Amino acid sequence: MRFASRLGLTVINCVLVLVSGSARAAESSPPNVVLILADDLGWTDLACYGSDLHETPRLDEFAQGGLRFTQAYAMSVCTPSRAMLMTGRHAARLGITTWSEGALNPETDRPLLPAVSRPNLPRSEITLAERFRTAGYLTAAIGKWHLGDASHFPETQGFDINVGGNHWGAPMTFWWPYRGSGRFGPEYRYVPALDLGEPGEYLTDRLTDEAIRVIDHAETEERPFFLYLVHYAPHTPIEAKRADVDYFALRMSPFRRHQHPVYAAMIRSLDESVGRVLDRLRESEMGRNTIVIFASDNGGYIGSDPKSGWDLPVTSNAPLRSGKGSLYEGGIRVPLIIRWPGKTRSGSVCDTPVSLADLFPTLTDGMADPTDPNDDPYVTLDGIDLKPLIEDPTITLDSGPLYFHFPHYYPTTTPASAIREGDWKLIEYLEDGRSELYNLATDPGERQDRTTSAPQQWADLRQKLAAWRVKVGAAMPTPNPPTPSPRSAAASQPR
Ligand SMILES: [Ca+2]
Repeated sequence: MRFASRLGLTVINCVLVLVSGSARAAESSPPNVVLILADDLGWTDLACYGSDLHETPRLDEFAQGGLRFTQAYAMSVCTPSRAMLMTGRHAARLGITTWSEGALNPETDRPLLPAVSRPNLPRSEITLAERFRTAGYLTAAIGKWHLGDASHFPETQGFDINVGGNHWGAPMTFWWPYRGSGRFGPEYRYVPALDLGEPGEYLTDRLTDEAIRVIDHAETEERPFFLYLVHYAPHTPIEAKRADVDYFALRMSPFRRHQHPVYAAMIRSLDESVGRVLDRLRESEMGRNTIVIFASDNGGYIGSDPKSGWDLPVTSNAPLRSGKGSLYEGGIRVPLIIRWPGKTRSGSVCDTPVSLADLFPTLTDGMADPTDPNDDPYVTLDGIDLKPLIEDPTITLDSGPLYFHFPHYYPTTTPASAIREGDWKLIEYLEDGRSELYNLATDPGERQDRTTSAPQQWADLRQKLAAWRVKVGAAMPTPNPPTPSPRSAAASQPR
């Protein structure tokens, strides 16, 4: 089993000491953390991960200067991944198994009623931001939040600053003033705290401006900072700058893996954003003491967005199978790149399977405050501390099994759970209990079901998956229509 890191009592709150002492020597200061999350960016969507259309020179350069993970995992949709990232606890343990809007409007016309999923991350959960704030950091969330309603916005979860985050998973539009209704039904959507803009302003650029303002502010205040820069891109609506769309439209070819010029243009803006943040860090002493992490929250979306002007699949995760929503690799495997001064080596690559849940213990190890009544140093984490792997990606880390649980419907899947241990992966479909077994070392595209040729692995993984669901209290779907209990059946008899 994964070695669950528990944060010990040996807390040396050196951060507070350093802040109050105004010491600012980069070597001895606590590192700043910039965590950049893209939305729905697929595993092969960056050039350094194999895209043959998208151009991502700044992210490629960033990967070349740090550590690139080839087998990093998220959950298959937004909210569960973000909840796991923020807490280091598995989404199923948190009771958050689908995105917030889906949790509030479950399907009623399918063979199963989806599991009940929390739309809000409970305030009692300890987040990355709470740990950093306790340690004296300035904490800022810039961009998409999607972890609950107004009483669960970033300000309630340890963030000093929230620009752009609310309960929605996507903006009405990427163009200022970023508001309106119609695309996602009649509700009027907006992106908060971005009022002062001008026509033509693009959301990815504006969030980058806001992120750089946070860095400026932290530098002025001489405070360590945790910047969670959460792009809405390249999630739908698929909208990008005209000149970039024209550029990629000229490069379309049926022989390319990636086909969508507007999506390619969105990714160009995302890449430019990362470049601007890295440039800003490079300009100052602070940058030399800043951990930068780039990741995505789930696999690439393989549906289309006709309003983009191109009725094409938004992306392809090939050679991986399927996409967002699915528990095949295309739905859950994501890019993850880390640059950690003094720890990562330039151009290194790590093939060990890791999870977004691992970032919490990796970044906050030793930061729990046992004197804080709102903190809990003994909270059960599902992630593990990746620092040994970050320092030497060739070591063997006890990093499995990894579990996935999506007891909901999506165009790419019916309700399912999955387990990966070593090279083996089993997916169990919850409508009828059937399962599929794959060896990812020889079959990363999950084409050859090995159930009959590897019965021992099949039995072992099925048993472990079932036991894990019980252990974490994973919510399950139920029959539809519900099976009447004998008492309610009797009560419904005509009298
Ligand atoms: Ca997403």
